[in-house]
Amino acid sequence: MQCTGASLLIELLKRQGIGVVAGIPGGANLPLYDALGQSDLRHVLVRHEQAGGFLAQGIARSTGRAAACFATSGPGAVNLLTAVADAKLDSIPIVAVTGQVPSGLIGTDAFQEVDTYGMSIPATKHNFLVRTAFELLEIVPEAFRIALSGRQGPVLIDVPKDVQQARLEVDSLPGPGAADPAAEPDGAVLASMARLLASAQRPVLYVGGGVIASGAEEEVRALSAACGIPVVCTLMGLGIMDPEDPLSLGMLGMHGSRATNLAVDRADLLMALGVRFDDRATGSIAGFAPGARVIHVDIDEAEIGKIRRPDISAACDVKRGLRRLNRLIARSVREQWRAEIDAMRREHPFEPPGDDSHPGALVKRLAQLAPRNSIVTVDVGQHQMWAAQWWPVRRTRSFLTSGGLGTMGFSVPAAMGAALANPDVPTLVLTGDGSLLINIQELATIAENDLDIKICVFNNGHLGLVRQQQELFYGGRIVASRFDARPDFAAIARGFGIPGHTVGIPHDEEVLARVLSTKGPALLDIEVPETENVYPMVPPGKSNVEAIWRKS
Ligand SMILES: Cc1ncc(C[n+]2csc(CCOP(=O)(O)OP(=O)(O)O)c2C)c(N)n1
Repeated sequence: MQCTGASLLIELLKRQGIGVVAGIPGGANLPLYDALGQSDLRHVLVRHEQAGGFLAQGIARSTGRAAACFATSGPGAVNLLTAVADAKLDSIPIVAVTGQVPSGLIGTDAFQEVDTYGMSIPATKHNFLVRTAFELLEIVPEAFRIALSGRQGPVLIDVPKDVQQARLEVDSLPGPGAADPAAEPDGAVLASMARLLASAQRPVLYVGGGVIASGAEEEVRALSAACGIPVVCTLMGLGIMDPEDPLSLGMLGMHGSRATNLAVDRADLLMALGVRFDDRATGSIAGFAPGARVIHVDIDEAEIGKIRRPDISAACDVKRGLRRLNRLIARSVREQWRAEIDAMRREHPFEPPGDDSHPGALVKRLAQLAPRNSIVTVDVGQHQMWAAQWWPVRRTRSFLTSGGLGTMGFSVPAAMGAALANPDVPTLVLTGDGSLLINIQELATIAENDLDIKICVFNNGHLGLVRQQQELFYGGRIVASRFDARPDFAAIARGFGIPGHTVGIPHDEEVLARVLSTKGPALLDIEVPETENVYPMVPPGKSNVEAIWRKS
């Protein structure tokens, strides 16, 4: 077949099952866009490259499949990098394709030249600078294989313009790149895990994003039920357990409930599955599960012992490991431990304090009003933590959040990806008035594509989580975290062609219900109290049980 590098690349993406690509064209990737225009691949024109990266993430996070995005050289590539770095920290499989200046100009400070390859090394799992069009036959499937294998992550392919334009004759196309077979656990190690589990009096399962990546939710629930083990999850692990399950203790860590963090504190065995002992989850590591022996199962060997040395570990696929472990375990009810946990929960109930205007109560109300199968994306800040605390995440891949990098601006473009990949599922955005402004230009993309996304702005007139830290840890000196100009978000939404509504305190139930049950995009600018704080909160450097529980 006669083709150009550009048309070959498009064909190879299609063979990978890519149905939608997001991006922005420019001089260095115009051949690619020309080829795309002659194909049936759907393109979504975002209004900022970062949003293209987050859109791809929204597809990948909500479906578990790899997704792709495009950017031109120089500013386009640099704009994209935040979303790529975000995917790296949360192990999300995306493939970013950037245009580069022609090969002969590389290194000359050519117009719109940056060293995308060099800049993306620390932000990607792997990256490529393509030298000939023929190399694409190998590089594209390889990029997807790497993105999907083992611990997943982003891969970047930088393609000089002359490589896109090169004409070539291709005899046959390679098969799509796929994940390598997952690593198998060692039988003897599993047997000793089962023995340790059987002898534990107060075991706790500590589960995170790796469980979701490996699809091991059922195995975790089965282990918990068979052995009467309570489960705590990280922000990335929300949805692994049904929140109604009596053994589900919810999110641990910096903003976890007192009972949840106390259970970990009291544990004599911590079974860590698909987690990396992130500091937001552990607090001061010296004070984390101080009396517990540790079992650690994770696909990434580099995570084993990185923060906490385990007593027994397996660097393997969590699903495979648990499937086999579940056949070896002794069933148990652990009545005494259950009773202790129940007592802790009774003593420290976890409900939003105060009246219905509390943002936690608002989250609960929105969850009741939104369709049960909604996908929720959240931004970064107080509203993110209130959502993590109070939104009932009933299934994995339905609560999308920037966990590791904590990138404000994530929620709206991630919702676009989720909505495109799940057209029959309503998508809800919970964002802050600060975070919304970071990618507000994407309202144009939502309107253009008529995406069924409801944006709920928790408007407190502040960079709330920053204000909270200044109040609690910087002597109450509020610096650069209060907005003196308060935009009219409802009017702005209407300016973009999206229905917009302002909802004051007390929140008008009728408006919320009507907007959430009407198909199509809409924005709700919802007033929340200006100086409400997220509690509990573990002060920097303290252990989880030293959390501040409420305003003193
Ligand atoms: C891109 C980016 N810049 C800065 C920060 C630091 N930061 C974390 S939370 C936060 C405030 C977020 O404010 P808003 O979106 O209004 O949410 P709120 O905390 O008020 O709910 C800031 C500035 C960040 N996480 N991401």
